[in-house]
Amino acid sequence: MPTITAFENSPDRGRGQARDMRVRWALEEVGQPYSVRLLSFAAMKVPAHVALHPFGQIPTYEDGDLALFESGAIVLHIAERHTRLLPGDANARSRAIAWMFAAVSTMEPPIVEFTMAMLFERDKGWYADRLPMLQERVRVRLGELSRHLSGADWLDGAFSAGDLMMVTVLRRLNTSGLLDECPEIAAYVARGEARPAFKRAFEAQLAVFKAASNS
Ligand code: GTB
Repeated sequence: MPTITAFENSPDRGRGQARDMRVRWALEEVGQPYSVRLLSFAAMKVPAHVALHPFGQIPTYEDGDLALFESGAIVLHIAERHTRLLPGDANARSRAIAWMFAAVSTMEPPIVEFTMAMLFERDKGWYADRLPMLQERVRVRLGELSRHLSGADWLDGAFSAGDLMMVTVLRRLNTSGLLDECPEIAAYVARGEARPAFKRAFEAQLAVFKAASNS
């Protein structure tokens, strides 16, 4: 059974925003049981964990003699070893993988920059000047994604690891107000969140947060 790592006490307070969520979701989609090793911020920086994750972060994935870091690489590994997250057709499979990369390299950077500014820069003198630019960069990408979807349920045919990655990236905007401006993207995220595997993964990470809060 693979073991993944996750926050012992997630700063997202159980909202499923940390990147173990996408790994949990992928494992639930393919029906692969897994165990979780919970880590404090300090425990992520000790040599034993840095040997698994060079940047001292979560998530990691260990299965037998394989150890992986980077949520995208972990989800791809899971998707490649099971049948449900990548299409059988070679071209469609490559396109699904392209969407995984689009999620982490085209969508995620402006979304993270915008949400980090909202969290950590509110008291800075430059915040009011910078925010509209950061919002606009995200809006442009949401508009482009919405145009691509144009009525489809998923990015390229059936639900794939590309959608799984994209939905987890977009969820970071849940409380920003930007998804409300883009009903098609909001509906796409809601479709992802409505999947039974997503719900199981969400409940599992929420249980960790609740246990930490009660201890
Ligand atoms: N590119 C890597 C991946 O995709 O796996 C990024 C991994 C990463 O950023 N991990 C974060 C981490 O370990 C947790 S997810 N941080 C601890 C550290 O660097 O010391 C990022 C995250 C954290 C908190 C929230 N939140 O509170 O909403 C959201 C996302």
